[in-house]
Amino acid sequence: MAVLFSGEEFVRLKADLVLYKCALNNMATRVETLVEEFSNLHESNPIEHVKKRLKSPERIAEKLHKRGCELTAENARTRLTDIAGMRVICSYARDIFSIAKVLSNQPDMKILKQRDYVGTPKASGYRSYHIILEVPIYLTDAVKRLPVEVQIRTQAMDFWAALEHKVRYRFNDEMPDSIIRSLYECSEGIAKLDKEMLNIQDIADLTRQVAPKIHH
Ligand code: 0O2
Repeated sequence: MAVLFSGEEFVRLKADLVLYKCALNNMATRVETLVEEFSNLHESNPIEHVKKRLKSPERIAEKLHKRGCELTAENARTRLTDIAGMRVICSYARDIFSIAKVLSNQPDMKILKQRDYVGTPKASGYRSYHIILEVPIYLTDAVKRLPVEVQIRTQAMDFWAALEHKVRYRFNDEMPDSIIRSLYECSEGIAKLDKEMLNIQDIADLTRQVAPKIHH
């Protein structure tokens, strides 16, 4: 059965969601700025694409309910840090860390939490770098600081996460052992692939530095 906020709490939550949306847009602008810089002022852009999403009231209610919290806007604000979420998909695994560093070094951002599931993947095989950053938003009479969860991973890791999420949902969180094992093996394969692709890229870069480009 669906869990829902009461009328009054729903109105409060909707007002808060406006602020989360502003924080998310603020973060998106920062990432777009990096993309512009990398694409136009540097040799290459490591960011393939960006996705952003605001958690719906239904999903917020579900998550609070799952954690045994009362469905209030205040609990959503104080207990959840992923109401505003962004995914930054990059070309190579090493780019993940440089992007996380560049974002978290911005002087008006505060790091609330970091999880390195690239260095230490989850038991499922999930790989991604999570960083929760507090972003300031400037209102008419106040500055609000809101958390935005940024998940940074390669295209291959993203492909894996999307499939695993879909399969998990299909099996209602009770996946057969054989599928759990296959997904884990795929995740290992993906890590190997990411590494090999990076090696090829490094060799290509090195070759470009020492030899002029061949024109046919
Ligand atoms: P949704 O709908 O994806 O947003 P938190 O839930 O963030 O408060 P925790 O335990 O620190 O608490 O979260 P964690 O482990 O950093 O994971 C947060 C998000 O990462 C999840 O959000 C997923 O999006 C993703 N994630 C984590 N583990 C896995 C995994 O094994 N497989 C896949 N496909 N994704 C994963 P939610 O809350 O599940 O919801």
